[in-house]
Amino acid sequence: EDGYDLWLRYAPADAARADVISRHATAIVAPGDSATLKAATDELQRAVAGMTGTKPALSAAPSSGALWLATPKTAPSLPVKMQALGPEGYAIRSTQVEGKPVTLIAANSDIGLLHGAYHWLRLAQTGANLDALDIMSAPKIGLRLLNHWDNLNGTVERGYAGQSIWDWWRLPDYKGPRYTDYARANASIGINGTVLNNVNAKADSLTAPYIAKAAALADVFRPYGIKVYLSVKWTAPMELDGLKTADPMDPAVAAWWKAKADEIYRAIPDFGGFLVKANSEGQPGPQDYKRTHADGANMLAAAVKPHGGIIMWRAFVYAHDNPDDRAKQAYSDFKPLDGQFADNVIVQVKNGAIDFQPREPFHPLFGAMPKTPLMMEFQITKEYLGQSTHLTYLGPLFQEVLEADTYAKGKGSTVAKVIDGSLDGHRLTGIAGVANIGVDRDWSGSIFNQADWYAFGRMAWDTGLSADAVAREWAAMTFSPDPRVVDPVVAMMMGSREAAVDYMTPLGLAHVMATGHHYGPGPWISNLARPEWNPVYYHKADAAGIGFDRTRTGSDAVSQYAPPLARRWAKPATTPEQDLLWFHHLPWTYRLKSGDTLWDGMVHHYDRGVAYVADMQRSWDSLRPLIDAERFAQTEAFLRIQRREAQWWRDASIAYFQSVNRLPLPAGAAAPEHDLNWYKALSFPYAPGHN
Ligand code: BDP
Repeated sequence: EDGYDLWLRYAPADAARADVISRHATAIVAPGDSATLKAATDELQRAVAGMTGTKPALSAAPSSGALWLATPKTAPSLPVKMQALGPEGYAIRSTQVEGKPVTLIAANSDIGLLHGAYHWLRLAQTGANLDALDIMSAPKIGLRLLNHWDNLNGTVERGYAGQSIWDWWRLPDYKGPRYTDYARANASIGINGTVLNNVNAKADSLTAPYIAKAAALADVFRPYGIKVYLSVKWTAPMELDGLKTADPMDPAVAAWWKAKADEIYRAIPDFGGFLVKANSEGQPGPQDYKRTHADGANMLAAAVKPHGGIIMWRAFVYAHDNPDDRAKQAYSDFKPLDGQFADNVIVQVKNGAIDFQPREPFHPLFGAMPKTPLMMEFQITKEYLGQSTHLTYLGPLFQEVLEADTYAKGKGSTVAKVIDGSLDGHRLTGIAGVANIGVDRDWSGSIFNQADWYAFGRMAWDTGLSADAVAREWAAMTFSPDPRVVDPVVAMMMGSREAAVDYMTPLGLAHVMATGHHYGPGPWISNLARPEWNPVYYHKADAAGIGFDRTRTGSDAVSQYAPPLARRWAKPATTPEQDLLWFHHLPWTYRLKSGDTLWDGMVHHYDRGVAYVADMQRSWDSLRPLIDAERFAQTEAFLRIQRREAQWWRDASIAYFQSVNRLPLPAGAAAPEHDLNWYKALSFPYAPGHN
């Protein structure tokens, strides 16, 4: 058990459970011969054989206890409201055919059947009742994508699971088995697209050899309902073909992109489209030619439009010559463009206004651009949440953001409703997660990081799922459905993200990590070229107080939110304490709801975070008899690292802030192990994930 099989382990069930599963999968009936249907029946056979020891046969007609996969093409009068299922959804129903009990999996397409098969397998793996099933499921969000920040040289930006799984060198000729397993894993959680290359893109990925490589991957993924997309570099026409400009209004530039799109679609007829990082962190873009983001996006949109492609245009922008609060800049740039984007453009917005911090309020653009489809960008790879070793389950972060109320159209205007299109009536809808996948045997850098990939897919399919429910499924499939395993594992996971917030960035602090690799604490850093790269810019601690004033007396970022929120966040007393220092600069003596001063409260948060990790260690140790040795040992070792590093975060942060405020520690709190200079002197020149 090295984790390679992810949540698709299909380990032998105990005798009673194996009997239940066998009785509900005596045979598989799946008329048709598509590659997708074959993927579904292969998976069902492999899984049932794994769990029960007996591989169910394929049979032509439903027999008693069979799994019956049917579309309106193969079974014209299905007892299901097929319209509600859409192109990707499915129904699972315990029913009878000619008096014989069967489990019907019905869908409008073979892809829907594949998703339905995976759902049934989830039920089988997690110990659910398999009788009297009556399930309908269809995704509310159309594009459910992974974004790989994979470079053509095999490195992965912000990747902590080894090199890229795309073997560009040996593609297109060699398509290793890992690509199929990647597709299976993604299909099993409903992901239907993947952007292969880094948003900091190289033009080379648009050359003929690389298009052929992408096409080879698309061929592997197609049966699993997964489309391929590419990140593009704005100046590709200049770099690849010597054009004099990349001005989107120049007809030669538009013609170049149109020809490039035609070339790609010849190789990949169902190519999804382009993802663009432009005028962001040094990347070129249309603003270099005094054009807007909309001008740029629309020019590309016209190129892919005849083929049914889309443009995902990122809103992650902030400029070095803009003195305004970085948290405000994307809104300032994009809000005025609302209504100007072509109908096959969707603007991709990070969940928060800064950058994938352990906690940020939701991005002010959500709800603020009603005429433009917006898609969510989450980061599954944990750049700021402990990278590969810390156990920090992201389900609660995803849930918190999706449930956040923008008040854009009154109460209940949640971020989920913005991105599923229901708030403003958009048909083009999407959600992306920056992948945490690499060539490590366990794919994600740790067994528990697999849960973040899993949770992203499940919550992208159904934004109403709770982080807790998803963690339960994952733990049952990954370890064992035994409640003696599931309960403590889920309990560990559910508090783990808050623990990271506590030991890294309590009470609304953000971006206090060390330079470049973002590994570990660096709240003292103040020497970087751009002000907004420095932690001191974000926490603004001085002898009197700490925090970023984003109210009217400060940057006034609060006014980018709907009035009820702007009002609530304008005053410390009505601001949730979890966001306190995000919105306010407060004296160290400010009283928290607990009665603690701000400073004492901060120290208590740090301590709570460290204590939580120690609790996780104890819980995990108690699971030793119930978990296989290899996966047990990895988590045990990683928790040891996390315990040590949580302490490091706590001690370094306290040592620094104490050097600024000169306040004593609250009673009972331990002094940092080392002095501030010791923490400042630490260096990590070869930390992973940063190129
Ligand atoms: C930041 C990362 C950087 C990415 C950038 C982005 O540190 O590596 O290129 O976001 O999203 O989080 O473009």
